[in-house]
Amino acid sequence: MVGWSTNLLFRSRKRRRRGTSTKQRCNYIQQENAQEQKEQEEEDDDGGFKLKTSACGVQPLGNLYFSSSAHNSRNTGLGNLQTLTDELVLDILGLLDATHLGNLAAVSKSFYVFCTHEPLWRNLVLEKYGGDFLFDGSWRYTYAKAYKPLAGSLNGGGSLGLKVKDFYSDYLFQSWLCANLEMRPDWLERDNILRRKGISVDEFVRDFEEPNKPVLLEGCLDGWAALGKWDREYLVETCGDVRFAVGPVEMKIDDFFRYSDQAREERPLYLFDPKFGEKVPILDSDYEVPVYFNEDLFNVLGKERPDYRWIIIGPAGSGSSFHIDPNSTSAWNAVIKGSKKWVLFPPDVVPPGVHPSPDGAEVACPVSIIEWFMNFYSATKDWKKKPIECICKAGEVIFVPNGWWHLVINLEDSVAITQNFVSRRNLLNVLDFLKKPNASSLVSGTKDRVKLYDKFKNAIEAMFPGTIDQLMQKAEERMAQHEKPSFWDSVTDTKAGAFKFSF
Ligand SMILES: O=C(O)CCC(=O)C(=O)O
Repeated sequence: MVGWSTNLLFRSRKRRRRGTSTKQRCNYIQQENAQEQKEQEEEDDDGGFKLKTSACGVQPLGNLYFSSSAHNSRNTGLGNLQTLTDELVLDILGLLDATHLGNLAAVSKSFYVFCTHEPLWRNLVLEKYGGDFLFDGSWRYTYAKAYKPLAGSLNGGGSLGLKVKDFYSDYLFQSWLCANLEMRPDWLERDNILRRKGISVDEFVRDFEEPNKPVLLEGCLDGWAALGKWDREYLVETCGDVRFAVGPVEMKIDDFFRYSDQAREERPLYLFDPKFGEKVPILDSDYEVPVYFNEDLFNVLGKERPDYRWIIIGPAGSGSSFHIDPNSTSAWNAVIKGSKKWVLFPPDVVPPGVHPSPDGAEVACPVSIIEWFMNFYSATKDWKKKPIECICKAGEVIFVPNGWWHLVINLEDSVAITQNFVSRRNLLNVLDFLKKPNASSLVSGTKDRVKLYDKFKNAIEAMFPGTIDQLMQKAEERMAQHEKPSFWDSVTDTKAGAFKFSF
């Protein structure tokens, strides 16, 4: 690849998370852009990165050193603000309302680029309209269309409009690149998860749940009505005007699909709703828990149990960045439509580029999943023990053992169901987790974060008397036998942490 891609010198960006003239002049610039776009597409086609759309005007900073003019319009156009980092400029612009942002965009090329940064407009749309918006190609245009007085002053069709020259910024370039890059084939190649079809529950417990190892289970969704039924048409018809949790807002499923059709962003919105079964009971009856995961001890808490199941719908490129599942639970994730790329690291191996806070309450990781692949994936290439990876397709289920770090990216528009559960194999871990001194900042999915430990332990003792003692005794016996787990195979809270339980 030639052009900008040979000079990718940008820094990685981190985000902290808790668990985005006149009409005539525009036409002239668009014609000019069309020619540059054609040239750029020709350049982009020689291997390496593959882009979903054509290039924008912003270039990585490294390209400045190869430019004849050595002029960066990023700086000249920002005036005294040029000394601020790109992140800081965007943070400040994030305090402005749409009118001020729109006006400031007319001040200089540089302000134009910053003020039209799509995540700023995404925030404005979500703040002003919640989930009541009809996405129209870009967030800026969506805002303008919904807010009629501004609509005439913006370029239509979802186009981002002007393209600037001599603008160099790693931050903005990488943001654009991550929104437009397709997953590279070599990021999808590794497939080293164990797969099983038709194993018994005992085999599952012995080979995977006890040793806390991931497995991909084939054929165990064969009886699910959802597999045949849950296409877009069915979901739209069945869910009608019901609103589902999508990031910070709630959206009708039809509006969400409209957004998904057009989304080109670093972190596309993701429909992730824990109450889908109550909201649309027919969805609940279209699937059943695979036999391997029937024991779920959080059931003893009845309605007071933390959130535990979610319908997940998202466009290609959406997904979940690195995290460990809540409350030290294990999980299963069943793909109904589409496919998902998984990367998993065992509990004592923090993935490269991921920085949990010492108490585990916060995780700093790259802004987007694509950014992780671009900047950190190759770090695992030479590791003796590789992360566990796979592509999980429709009809398949992955078991995610407790404590494992995982990242997921949808390779196609996808629909899935996931449930988190507590079985006897991870009961002690969950109790241990709920009892931590900082439980109020760690426990999630419930309002009652502090008392959950007592409630759960008492309910288990009432319903299954002696179980906790038996499990603790078993764990102590194991420790006494000096069962020394090997580095990788034993990276289970269950074994490694067995000696520290005291309830
Ligand atoms: O995006 C996905 O399907 C993965 C969800 C996930 O990792 C989770 O629910 O913990």
